[in-house]
Amino acid sequence: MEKKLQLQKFVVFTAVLLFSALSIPPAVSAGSVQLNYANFPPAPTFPCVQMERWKGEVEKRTAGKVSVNTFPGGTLLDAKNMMDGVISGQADIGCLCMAYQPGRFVLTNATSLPLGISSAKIGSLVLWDLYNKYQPESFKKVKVLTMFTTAPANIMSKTAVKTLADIKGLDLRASGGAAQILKAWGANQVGMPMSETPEALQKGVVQGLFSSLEVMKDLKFAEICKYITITDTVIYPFAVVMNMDRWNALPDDVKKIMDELGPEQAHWTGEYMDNHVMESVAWSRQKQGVEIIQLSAEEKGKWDALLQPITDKWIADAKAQGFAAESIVKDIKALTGKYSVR
Ligand code: 3IO
Repeated sequence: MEKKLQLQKFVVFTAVLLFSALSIPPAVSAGSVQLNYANFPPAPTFPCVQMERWKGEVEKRTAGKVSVNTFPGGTLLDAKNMMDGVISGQADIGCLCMAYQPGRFVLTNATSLPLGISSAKIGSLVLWDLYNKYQPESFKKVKVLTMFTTAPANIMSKTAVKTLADIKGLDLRASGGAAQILKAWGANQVGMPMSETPEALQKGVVQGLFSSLEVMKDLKFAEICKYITITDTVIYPFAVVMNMDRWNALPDDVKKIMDELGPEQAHWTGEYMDNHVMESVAWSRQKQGVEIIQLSAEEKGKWDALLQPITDKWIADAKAQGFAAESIVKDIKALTGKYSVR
């Protein structure tokens, strides 16, 4: 009796074990590749929206062979560690804003000179072409999956900025090329990544920021910044980079799919950004009572005049570092012209 019960128990135990072993999916399903994709700002912002779009396209086009795990909000890598974190393999893929390390991405940051890029779509196409033409040294340790830019930067502030006197000494946040422009206008420029800006605005460390206007809605800045001053000056360039060993280990068909997605993603993100800026501005006016300030022609003339030395200075500095600075600027202008005619 005792023995029979033991035998029964054994059989049940074995059956349960076998059954559970069979129902667990094998660790590696048909050629599955798992990739971790790090991003620095919160999920509703455009770098994360484009990340989810890329994930969706890759998973669809590889028919599930590749799955992408996304990490928004700096949960895997934060803004300033993005490039080195991907190089060292802490994340397989990372999205970075070049303005946060201006000295590191000299060539591609030339797109944030005041050269008249008027939309994110144009900026993204110009940046992608520029990168491919010059293949800068700064990206040699990674595989570049795509690049894109923001829409042109404008001033979002707690107080109205209508003249150079209003901006003088005002604590405004910006990074990289945009920071140089704020300085030229006399603002007290404060540098920090976008991911740190909500807290800085809340605490009163800054009185506003200089960036593309979709953040008024996505990061709810319209609740704090009741004024927008239209300057439409510079864009911020971004890159999505992948760890080189992880890239080299990918099957050829997957590499091909990702390579084809590079320019397509630049284009998609640019268009998404431009449309989303319009939505954000409409929402800010209608739901948040934000005032949009257009500089008078006379005032705008004064603002523009202050920006003239910036490109010359960049050329001199970049040349001293061995870059073909004049032809880079010439190419950006020519590409901007090419993509600006529709
Ligand atoms: C940006 C960065 C993260 C999330 C949304 C954003 N919109 C514009 C930017 C550009 C930027 O990096 C910055 O610091 O202004």
